[in-house]
Amino acid sequence: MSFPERRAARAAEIQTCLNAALADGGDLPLAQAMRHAVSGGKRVRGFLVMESALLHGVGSKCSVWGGAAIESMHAYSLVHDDLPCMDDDDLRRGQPTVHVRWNEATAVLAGDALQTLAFELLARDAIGAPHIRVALMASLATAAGARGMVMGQAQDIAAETAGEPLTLDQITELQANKTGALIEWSCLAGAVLGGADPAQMRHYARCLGLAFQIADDILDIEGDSALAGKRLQKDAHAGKATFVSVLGLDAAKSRARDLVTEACDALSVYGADADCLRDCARFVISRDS
Ligand code: GRG
Repeated sequence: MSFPERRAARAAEIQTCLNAALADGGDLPLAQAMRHAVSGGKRVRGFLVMESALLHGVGSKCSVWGGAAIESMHAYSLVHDDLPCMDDDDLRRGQPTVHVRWNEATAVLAGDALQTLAFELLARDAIGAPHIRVALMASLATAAGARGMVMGQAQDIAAETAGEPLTLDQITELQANKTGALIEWSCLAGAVLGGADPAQMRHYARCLGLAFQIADDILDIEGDSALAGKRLQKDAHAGKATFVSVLGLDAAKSRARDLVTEACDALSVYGADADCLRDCARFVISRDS
């Protein structure tokens, strides 16, 4: 199976799982908004969970719950990130954002409920033994919370009001929290599911997370809004310090390529079994959305 076919297959498995989890609630605005928020997207994080699980001998019947959990957590972060008090976006995945389609209160509540749904999914028996489920829940809480993604968002907001533009080291730290923490959790989750040492995946995960964000900054400058499904060039208009504004476009591209090479090399212990994760790293810097 080619990488695009494999990613589509994983995305379909994850969507089936999320559809089942969100089948209750009927036509209530909250339920509709949650289903809207988990639709579409590249499913990179869910793909990483399922493929890193397979690399550690764990099949999709089990890992799909982890893939659905991280996509639910990610969807919450996007719904809240799009709110007027955050990034104030009206377009996401080619669709109106949740607060535009419904209203702000519904968007806040849908985000809250998607966040708790992530933990509910990780509690399912199908995931594995209780100690594995607890390890996944605890590590996701850390990755998503005030020492991870939410911290990154807070650092980003603080930077907007600070007089000085951020340095490269500060941008790297902020993005490791804001974007990197969930990507790292996704890569390590497969090892946890397989009862292996998650440290083996950490270097790949960190290089991938950073490459992902550099690619996002490049896309913000060079991308096509119709293909990306979201408004672009927002950071440049806001005068925000990004990898591109600090490094320049060419150096940013070169750094992203180097990080992908480093990520691929970091999987050498797994040999050709990890080729699918190497393809994913290459995809992350070549995507148009
Ligand atoms: C708690 C009110 C409140 C807000 C928190 C958690 C949060 C807001 C923001 C998190 C940070 C965030 C949304 C980072 C964005 C990272 C990013 C590049 C998202 C886009 O990911 P893709 O490209 O999207 O994988 P798709 O649509 O493909 O899933």
